[in-house]
Amino acid sequence: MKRRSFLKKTGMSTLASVAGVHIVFASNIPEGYKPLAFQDPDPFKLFDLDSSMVVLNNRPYNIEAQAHLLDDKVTPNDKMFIRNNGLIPKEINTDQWTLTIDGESVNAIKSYSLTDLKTKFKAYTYQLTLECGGNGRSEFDPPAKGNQWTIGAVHCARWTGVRLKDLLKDTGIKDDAVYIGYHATDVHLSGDVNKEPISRGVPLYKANQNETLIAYLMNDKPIPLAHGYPLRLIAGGWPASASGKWINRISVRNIEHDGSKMTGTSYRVPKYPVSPGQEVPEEDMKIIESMPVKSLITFPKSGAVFNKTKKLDIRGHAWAGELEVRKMEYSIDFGATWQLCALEKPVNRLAWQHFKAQITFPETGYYEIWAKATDANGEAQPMLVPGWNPKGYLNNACHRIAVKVV
Ligand SMILES: Nc1nc2c(c(=O)[nH]1)N[C@H]1C(S)=C(S)[C@@H](COP(=O)(O)O)O[C@H]1N2
Ligand SMILES: [Mo]
Repeated sequence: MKRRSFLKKTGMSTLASVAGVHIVFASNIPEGYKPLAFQDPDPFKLFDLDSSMVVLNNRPYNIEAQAHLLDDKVTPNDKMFIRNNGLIPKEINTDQWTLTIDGESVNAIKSYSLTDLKTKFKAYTYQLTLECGGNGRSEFDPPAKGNQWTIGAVHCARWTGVRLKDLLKDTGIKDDAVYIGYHATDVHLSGDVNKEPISRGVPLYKANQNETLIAYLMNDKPIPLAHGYPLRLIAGGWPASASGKWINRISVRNIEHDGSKMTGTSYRVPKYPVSPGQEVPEEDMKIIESMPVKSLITFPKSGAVFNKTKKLDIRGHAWAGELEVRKMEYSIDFGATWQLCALEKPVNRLAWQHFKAQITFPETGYYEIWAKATDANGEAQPMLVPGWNPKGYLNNACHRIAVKVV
């Protein structure tokens, strides 16, 4: 009797029975009220995600992959991590969408419709590695605040669009231009429309690289909403925060861009080595540019058990920001000795490179396979978590998986 009156009162019968939860004080719930837990739509359905993706946060949505999910040479949409600083824009009118190029250092402000971009400029396609600056943050000690990414905040999809340098040339920029900053239509978590969740950018030399795109296709289809539909800046090899989603404006600046999360300690690391937990004054922090060398073993999945009579084929990807990866090695004895992997060239600059190796184990038992990449400058991945920093960026420690040989 009591229960029936509750159902009548709130009209929540379906929700309550679907979720199968008991709500204490349910009879106090006002009509039309939805408990918080039911307000967020299921991110797996919303974003069409592989069921093994890991949701770190629902508001804003932050979702990462696992190493074995990243086995494809080109990352498919359902296995791409999603990182949001604010709320995904709700209404997008592609007919009305424009990209405006403005700022102190343009000759005159100019706007382009999506049709302009698609018809008046040559299209380029590149496969580009985007890794969140905070990928690997969960391993820092003392811990750093923010999303506790493990290793899955990296993807390498195919992006198609216009070269930013072609647009800047078409607009006409002044000699004093040094930086570009993006502006987008996502909404600040506070709901305040005057605040931008994030507005970052890159120095002019990076904006003018061939591979820096204003993209409208991802993996040969319109960019999915979560990844920046309808227009996205792509600056491969740099922290993915430089690659603005849902962009409608690029400002050409005569100073280092000072938008949201460009200043203070965001996406910055100390200019000198600091001790774990040390406080670092803001003026001693520098902007992260090219990402460090890193790699992932994507096959087999950690925990694999296999027969000793079989050799084990391992494979994965390696990347090094602006640089190429020159050498890839693996170890099965905790780093005491290293063997070379076969390493492919990138399909284009700033794309990750594939490696493989065939391992013969000396006897049955438990093994760890460690992977180590070395970049074109001779810098290798550290075996343990490198330089602690207040915000937990740039953890490029060697990836390791466990296997059992029986
Ligand atoms: N407009 C906008 N662009 C953005 C962000 C954002 O919150 N808003 N997040 C940035 C960060 S921090 C990362 S790591 C990447 C994530 O890209 P993805 O969600 O397509 O994987 O987008 C970047 N571009
Ligand atoms: Mo990020």
